[in-house]
Amino acid sequence: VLLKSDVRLSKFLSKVLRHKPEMIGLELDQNGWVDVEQLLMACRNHGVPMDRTVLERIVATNEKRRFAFSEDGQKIRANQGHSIVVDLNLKPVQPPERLYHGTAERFLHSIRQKGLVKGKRHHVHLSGDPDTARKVGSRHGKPVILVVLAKEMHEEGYVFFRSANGVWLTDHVPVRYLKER
Ligand code: HQG
Repeated sequence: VLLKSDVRLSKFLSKVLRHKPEMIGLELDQNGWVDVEQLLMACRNHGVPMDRTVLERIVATNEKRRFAFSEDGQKIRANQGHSIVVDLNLKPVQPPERLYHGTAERFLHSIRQKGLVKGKRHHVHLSGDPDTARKVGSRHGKPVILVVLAKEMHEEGYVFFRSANGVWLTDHVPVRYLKER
């Protein structure tokens, strides 16, 4: 069962583990990890009490698998979506023929000129299927799904990564590899 309070805590964790660890006095290591006990204590000290059981439930039930524990369970990090610099040690992988990017109609004008740019995130985020892309785009307004000619990009030297939770990532998608459906 997904508790409403869990969603709230998950959003809070995204903020801390991707964007603003200093908000609760934390620092991530260079690979984005933070000690679980330190995290729980910092959350408690900043009015967001959470114990290990709740944290484990949030990690396990998160619909996008946004977070991961280290193998020994001592550390936790966000799987993707950071705006602060961390090295997730992602390995380049071969993408499928097509990937999808969900955006909002109001961004199309600029995307037609510059292609897809990563903004303040580490990478441009791409989806493996159009349904997921539509959901991503809806967050910003009236959704538009763009097709990315990923295989062709890859053949021409562009590097793709896949995060632990299945999000496709690349540095930039030039206009010539984008198709409006
Ligand atoms: C747009 C969520 C103007 C881009 C999702 C997007 C994803 C441009 C917005 C993850 C542009 C950036 C990331 C250009 C791109 N001109 N706008 N040249 N190029 N854009 O939120 O991809 O729930 O930083 O289309 O599921 O929407 O957080 O990126 O609309 O995986 O786990 O600029 O966030 O995951 O917005 O979403 P975002 P995104 P979580």
